[in-house]
Amino acid sequence: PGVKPGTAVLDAAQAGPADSGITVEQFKQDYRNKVERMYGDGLERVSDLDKYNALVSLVRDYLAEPWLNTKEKYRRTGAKQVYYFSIEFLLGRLLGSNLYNLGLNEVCQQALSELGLDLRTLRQVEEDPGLGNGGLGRLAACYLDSMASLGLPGHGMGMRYRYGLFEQRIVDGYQREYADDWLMDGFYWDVRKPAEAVEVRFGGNVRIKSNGKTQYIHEGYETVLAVPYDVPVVGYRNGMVNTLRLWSAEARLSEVVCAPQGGSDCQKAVEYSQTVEELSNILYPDDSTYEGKALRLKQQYFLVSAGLQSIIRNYRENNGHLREFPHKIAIHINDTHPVLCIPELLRILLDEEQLTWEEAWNITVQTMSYTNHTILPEALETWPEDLFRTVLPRLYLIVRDINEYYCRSLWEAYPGDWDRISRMAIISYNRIHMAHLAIVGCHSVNGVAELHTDILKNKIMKEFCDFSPAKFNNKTNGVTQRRWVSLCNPALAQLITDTIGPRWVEHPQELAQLERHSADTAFQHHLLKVKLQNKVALAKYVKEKHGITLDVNSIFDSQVKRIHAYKRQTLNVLHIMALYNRLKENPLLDIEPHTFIFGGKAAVNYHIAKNTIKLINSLADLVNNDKSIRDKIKVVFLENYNVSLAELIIPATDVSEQIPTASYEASGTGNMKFMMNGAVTIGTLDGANIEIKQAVGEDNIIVFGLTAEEVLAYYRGGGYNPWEVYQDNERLRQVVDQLINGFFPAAGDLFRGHFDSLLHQGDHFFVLKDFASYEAAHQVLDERYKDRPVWLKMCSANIAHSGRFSSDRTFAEYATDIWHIRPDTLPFSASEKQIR
Ligand code: 475
Repeated sequence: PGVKPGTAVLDAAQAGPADSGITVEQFKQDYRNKVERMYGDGLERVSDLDKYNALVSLVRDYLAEPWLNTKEKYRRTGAKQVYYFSIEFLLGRLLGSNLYNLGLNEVCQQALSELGLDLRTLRQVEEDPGLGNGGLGRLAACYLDSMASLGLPGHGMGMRYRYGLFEQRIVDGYQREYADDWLMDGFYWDVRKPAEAVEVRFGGNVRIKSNGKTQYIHEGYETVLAVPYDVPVVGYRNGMVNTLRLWSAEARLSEVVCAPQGGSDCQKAVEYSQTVEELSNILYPDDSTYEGKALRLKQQYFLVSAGLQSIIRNYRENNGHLREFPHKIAIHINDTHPVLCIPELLRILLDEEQLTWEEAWNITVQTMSYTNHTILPEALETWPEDLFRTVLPRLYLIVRDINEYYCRSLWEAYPGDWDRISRMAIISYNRIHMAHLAIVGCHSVNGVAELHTDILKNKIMKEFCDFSPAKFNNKTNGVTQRRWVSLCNPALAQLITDTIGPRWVEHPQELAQLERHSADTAFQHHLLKVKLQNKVALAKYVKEKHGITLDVNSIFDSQVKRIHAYKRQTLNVLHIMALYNRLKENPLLDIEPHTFIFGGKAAVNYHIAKNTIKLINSLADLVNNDKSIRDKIKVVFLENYNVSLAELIIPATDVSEQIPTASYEASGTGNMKFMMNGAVTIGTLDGANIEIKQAVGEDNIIVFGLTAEEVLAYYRGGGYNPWEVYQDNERLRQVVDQLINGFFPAAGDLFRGHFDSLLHQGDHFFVLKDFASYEAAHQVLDERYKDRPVWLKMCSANIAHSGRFSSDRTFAEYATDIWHIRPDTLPFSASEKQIR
């Protein structure tokens, strides 16, 4: 009764854990059999790693059928497929999320517990695959979850790096980097597909043959074999499994003959295989040297060429002429790293399909779309023309043609305006501008929060926007509530479900119903209990790992993200120093006890950021060992911040520090995860913080500092004078001086760089300028916290209004506005869950 047409698939899936049809008994039996078959030994005698591997293998068996059915269904219905190309996917551990999305979590938990095992322990055996640096890579992973859960035929294309982002260890307060050997014990989620390997060509030269029609013949190139590994991406209880295809570089040694008379050729062959495999060895190799740059460019082409070849091969098996390509395929480019998709698709259409330039160009533009994730100038990629020509000679010619074709249209629009044309060209001053190529070759260009998109349209990409305004649009980021609430904070998820029912997991907008309960004493009481429980769990981890005892009744105030000058960990540090000074002056000072939590990695050669880590740890040493302040404040730097650690810190946090210099943080996504878990944001009006403020209302967020407009106005006027601020604010002067005056006993001149950047180099990130308002904001925060019912109401409001920061919402927008996917063509979800 009441079932709407077409909802059958979903409703059956919503029936609960039983929808997998697997009972606890069955699970136990399957699991025992699996262990015995894999290890030839009984469950009682194998290691935790073996138990974990067997469990993964079993879950993979369970998802094999839906995976196969999904592919079959796509073939049958001919649904338009989206491919999300990204050089990074920061997946996090998969066992928990796959069990959860399959609807097998409870069954598995129960079965294991009856076998005397603990699912949580086995989940922790899993390596956290660090195939990304930060925000951009984690966003890509959230999107995979949302695409599958929304019933969208959307897949990932990425790299299977042999070593992920380095493992960070703190030695004597300093960051030390260790190789992340995540594949050492094997990775059981992916399936190697050697039969679907493709060849990618580098170097050589292009011979132009002209008999009537010009032909481009690529010769003398080197071949690298690209082997795909497919990772299943499970949708939330909808029977759908998409694919993340990760590419690995291999050499075909069987083709190299080992000389019978000696080992030297074999030696060469092995050396050769090493240089080939270097391509997919490490994430984001050092690009400060020429060799490093060439490697990164090769990596990008490797992903693009392998990915496109496999898409086209698959397309050909199921479709007709490539003219229909844009109706069947959408390719999304995650920042400029995969932008070579544009010339590579053109190459295939021109050289292999013999289409005309106009046809090939139209198909390409209609297929491609691009997201920009940062306006930091150092992240806007350009390549030296000669490097590009050497590594990718055929693509170079194509990019030159695109540039010419495009500059001609610029010339028609702006006759005689050479300056503008050279600013907008793809190739200028012997460099190839990847963002320009992306804008020209895509039908859609989007920013990741309203402010960020405005800055792109009115500043960074203004001339491009004037030329083709219809391309530009905003898609505010989102995060998946399934990983970032259900999985990492099961107690909160339960409270929400008990209060408003379970639909929020698929319809996050329904979290708004919590608003009605936000002042309810019983609800508040539970919320407090959940938070405390999570703080106890984090405190336990900190005690075990770092030997530091945390006061779980203190305010947990967290800033976890990459260490970067614009993110202003330094501002946080200066504020803590000032608070410490006040406590030293007046030990009876009435402040709420605070635990300041930091985490994050600094790029290997980013010296000042690495020193910021040392600064935080020096402060922690000082504060945590000072008996006179009676544990009123604690500072901890948690080593090796990654997805798994975030899952522990975020649910335990009361205060979310989102304090970048306004205009720099394109969006931020940590801010969204914290709010979903009921933390209150202290933040600048930057990126998505602005939209968070709109969503929760100004009473439920604490904002401070210069606005983006003010920051940009200062830059236009040549900056500001930090000395004035320094002279006028005694408390600030004291902490700035303490960076270099022996306050940190063993530091010597270590923090002189910080001191100089604040005072002698113009304080580019407005740390001193925003200090007073940051301090005042913290005072407001403490007052609110003292009034617990008021505080808990703020926390609830944050959870209640976090629905619009779900990646489900974001992806529904991408699907309709950018990929033009019609909801009625979706093979899976035909319910109200569908895209609106
Ligand atoms: C923004 N990474 C966040 C997030 O949109 C935003 C750059 C060059 C090479 C490798 N990685 C990068 C980024 O630019 C990045 O992570 N940007 C971040 O993207 C998702 O929320 O504000 O800084």
